Amino acid sequence: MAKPAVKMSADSASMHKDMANAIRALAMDGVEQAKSGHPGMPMGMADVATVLFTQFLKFDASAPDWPDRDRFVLSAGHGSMLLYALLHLNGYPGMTIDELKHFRQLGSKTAGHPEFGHAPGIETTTGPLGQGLGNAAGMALAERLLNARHGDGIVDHHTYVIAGDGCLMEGISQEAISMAGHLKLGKLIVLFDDNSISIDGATSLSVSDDQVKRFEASGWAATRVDGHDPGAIAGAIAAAQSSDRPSLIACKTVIGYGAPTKQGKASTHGEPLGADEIKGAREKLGWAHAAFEVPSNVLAAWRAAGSRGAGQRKAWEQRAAKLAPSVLRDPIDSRAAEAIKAAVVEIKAEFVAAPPKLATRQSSQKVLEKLVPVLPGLIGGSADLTGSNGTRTKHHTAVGPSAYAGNYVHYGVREHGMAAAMNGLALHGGIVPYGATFLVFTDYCRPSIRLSALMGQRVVYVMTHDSIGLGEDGPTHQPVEQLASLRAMPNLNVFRPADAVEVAECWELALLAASTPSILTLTRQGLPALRTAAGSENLSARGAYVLAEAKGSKRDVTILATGSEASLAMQAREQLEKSGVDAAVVSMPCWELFAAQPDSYRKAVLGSAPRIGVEAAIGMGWERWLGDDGTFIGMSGFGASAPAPKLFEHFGITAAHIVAAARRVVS
Ligand SMILES: Cc1ncc(C[n+]2csc(CCOP(=O)(O)OP(=O)(O)O)c2C)c(N)n1
Repeated sequence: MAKPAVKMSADSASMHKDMANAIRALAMDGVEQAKSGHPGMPMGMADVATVLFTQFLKFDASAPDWPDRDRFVLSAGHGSMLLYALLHLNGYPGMTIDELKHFRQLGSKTAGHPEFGHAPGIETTTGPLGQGLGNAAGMALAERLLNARHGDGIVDHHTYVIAGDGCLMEGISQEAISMAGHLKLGKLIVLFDDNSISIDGATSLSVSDDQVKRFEASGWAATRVDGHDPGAIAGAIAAAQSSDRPSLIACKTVIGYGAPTKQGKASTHGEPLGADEIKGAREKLGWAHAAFEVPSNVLAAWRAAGSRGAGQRKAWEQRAAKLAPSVLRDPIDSRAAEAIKAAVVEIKAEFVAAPPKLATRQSSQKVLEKLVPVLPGLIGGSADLTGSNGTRTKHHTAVGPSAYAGNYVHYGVREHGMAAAMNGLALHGGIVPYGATFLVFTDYCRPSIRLSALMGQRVVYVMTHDSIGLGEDGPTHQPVEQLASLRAMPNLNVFRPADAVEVAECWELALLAASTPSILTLTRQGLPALRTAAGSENLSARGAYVLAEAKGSKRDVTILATGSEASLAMQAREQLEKSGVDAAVVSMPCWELFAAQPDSYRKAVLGSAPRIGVEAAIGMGWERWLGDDGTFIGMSGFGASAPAPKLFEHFGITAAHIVAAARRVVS
């Protein structure tokens, strides 16, 4: 449906043109100087971005972390010069013209794609197409959740996204759109750079979706505008702001707008325009200024836009004065950290008093029963496996369309969308998200897990059914290579607890890791209690520890194990003992934390006796702990469909096999 255009005076139309051209020129110049980058998208979307930032976006460039600011997400992250130009022009701290001149250089704030943490105003890391849209759905959900808790005076802002054809072609976009439409996230507004060009050429080569109809089918308000008509853009954004549904504005633009011979062509997408084309563009656009030069009147107009929210921000600060600063930023402050530790000590004592034979997914649920009441910022969820994952407790109520007081999100069968949304929830501030599926389906959300790690976000992935122990559902559902592949990812803690006490300890570690995401890999099958005493010390914090020392004066063999295989190692130790072989068992719930320990600690734990590693997964990576002479007992291929005990027998992951291997290495 058409929206009424907003009329502009001749003066303001001319200033709009200059302000948009400032973005275009900086984008051309930055890419030219770097000899690489993407000028086309910033030049095409300059009008839309100018209207958004000068008339609609609620922000104060001098206070980029104001919790009630509108969020702006550049999902089409290759157009990073658009964001950097906007941050510079609006006067965000540190985004100097020099930074723009050092676009894509080592140590600059202006990386090839926007990177969270490099500069204030970069709300999320984008570049992998579609992720920003998924993050934005999470941010918009965070806004509603916090609004339900604190009211309109404290939390009331929009989330704007610029997404390109590429973002909308990615599968993740469907999950994000569908989720946002279902949840009626009316404050989410997507500005689609509808330029019909991607890298290979015209988008007609590969796609013929009617995006407006597609969004409408998922419950969005959707419209089309001329993306170079500021009045039409303003009219559409104004209408979107008052919609109770999320909004798509398909902005028809010309990629590389202003480039005399290249505009409208794929050649402007991802390479410098070249000196002649830039000269021609300056003439065509009427921009008679040198490279990186913004005339003072244009810069002043931009700076005025960047500071126009200051009054609103100050008024908000007065209203929010009574609120603890952590509530809308990092909910795990020192008080919450103490509460988590106390809850974990309490549940460990309960586990020790009545040792449970529980699957670790069930122990996890028991731990959550204690944690949820002490952590109001904790928002749980599952991708349609709630009962299997054990993620919902009696303290949870569901979040739903226009019902945001709840604390549990039914993400639906949308693992990728869930993970991207959790990044958005965490980035927004005020929320610590956890979400669940089967471990094997980390592959369905791995790109977002990678971004949690790259951005250093506290996101907890609860990944159950963590091995062939899943049983009858068979090899499609049995992870074998996932542990190794996740352990290869930097800044990700992969936990595989061995019993209920370790589960509690690992939850504590995951929640207290402020800038590292965690994966809790948990069993489907029941496991015996191994830790029969537990005090306030968190033994899992060192990543690995001696669960049972050799009974004799020295170790004959050291058995290293994680998760469900730690109990097999303990059984083997007993059997070996009877035949005079002294074995120690080392539990290794988190390799990453163990690797970070001092060498002396690692050496003491690993010992100098021959080593056997046991894990119901492929062995890649175990050589790190076992050395050249170690023995690995685990998987070497895919699993099979059968009851779990039969599978452990079939694949030779049993106490008897450990015993046999130990006898071989000590003889
Ligand atoms: C997941 C992912 N796949 C591929 C790429 C590489 N890539 C970057 S931009 C792009 C084309 C995007 O087209 P569009 O969104 O239309 O951008 P425009 O050409 O309008 O700038 C591709 C394939 C990427 N960044 N992320």
